[in-house]
Amino acid sequence: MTESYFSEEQVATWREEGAVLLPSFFTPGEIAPCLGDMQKIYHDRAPARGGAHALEVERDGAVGTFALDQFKNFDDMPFDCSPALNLLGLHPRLMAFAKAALGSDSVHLYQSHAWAKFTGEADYEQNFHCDYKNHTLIVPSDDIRLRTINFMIYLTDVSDALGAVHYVPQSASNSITGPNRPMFLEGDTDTQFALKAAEKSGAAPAGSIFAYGIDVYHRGTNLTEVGGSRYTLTASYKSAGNDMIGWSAWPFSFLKPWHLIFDNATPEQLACVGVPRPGDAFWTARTLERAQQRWPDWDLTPYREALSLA
Ligand SMILES: O=C(O)CCC(=O)C(=O)O
Ligand SMILES: [Fe+2]
Repeated sequence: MTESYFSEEQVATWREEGAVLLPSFFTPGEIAPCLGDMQKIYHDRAPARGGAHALEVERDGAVGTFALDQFKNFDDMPFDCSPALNLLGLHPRLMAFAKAALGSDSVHLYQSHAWAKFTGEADYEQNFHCDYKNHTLIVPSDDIRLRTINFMIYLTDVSDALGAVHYVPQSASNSITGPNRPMFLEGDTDTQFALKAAEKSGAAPAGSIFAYGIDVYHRGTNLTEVGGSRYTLTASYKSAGNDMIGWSAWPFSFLKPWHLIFDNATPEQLACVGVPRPGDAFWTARTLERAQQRWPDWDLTPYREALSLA
C-alpha cells in the first residue's frame, strides 16, 4: 500500500544524486490540518507581516550568507498544536521511503523541525553547504545503511520567489568540487559560483517533498514575493542503532507535549523515537504499568497483548 506513493527510480535518484524531488507526496487533505497547525504556532508570534518586502542585501560578491535570524521561527518536535503536524514527520509513507532509501528494516527519526520563513524577516539566501556539518561529528558513511535521509515537507506552495531550496546533484558537483565535498567551501567564492551555475530548484507545490542526504550541496534562498511565507516541516531518518548520527535527544524536551504523539501514534511510529515495539523484552507487567502512569491516555493494548501471548 505505501510503496505505490514512490517509485524505485526515485529511490535510485536519491541514492545516486543525493537528492530527489517527490511532487505531491502528500494529499491536500493530509496537508491542510498541518498547515492549520503551523498557522496556529507562528501567526501569533508575528501578526503584522503582511505586505513585507524582501530585504535589500549587499552580497559583496558572495552567493549567500548564514544569517542567524533566519532560524527565528524554527522549532523542534513535538509542537504545541494538534496531533496532525506532530505525526506528519512520522507518516508511514515517509518511513517506507526511508527504509527503502537506507536499505534498512528499522529506522529512527532523529530530527524534526517546523520552520516558517517570511519575506523580509531575515536574509534566507545561504551559501552552498552539505548538512553533515551538524548531523555527525565525522563524515557521511560510504555504506548506504549508515547514511541519513532528510525530508523537507512543503506545507505551502514553494516557488523560487518563496524561498525554494536549490541544490546540485552529486554527478554535477563532483566535477566541480571532487567527490569529497567539503561541507562549507569557506571563502571559496569561485567554487560557490560554479555550483550556482549548476544548481537546480526544489520548487514544487504544497504536499511535495525535497528528499536529500547530508552529503549533497544545497542552500536556502530568499523569499522575494511581497508578503510571502514558506512553511516546511523536516523529518530526518537514520537506521536504528546508527550512533554516528544525531540531533535531537528526544527526552531532553520532556516538557513539550509528547502526549500528542503517545496518544495518537502507532507502535511503529513510536518505535521511530525509541519506544520498544510490542513483544520486546523491555515490556514487562511493571514497565507497562509505569508507562501507563506516565502517559495515562496512551493505548498500550498491543503491548499488553504481546506480553500476554509471550
Ligand atoms: O530551508 C531551506 O531551504 C534550506 C535550509 C538549509 O539548507 C539549512 O539551513 O541547512
Ligand atoms: Fe542545509
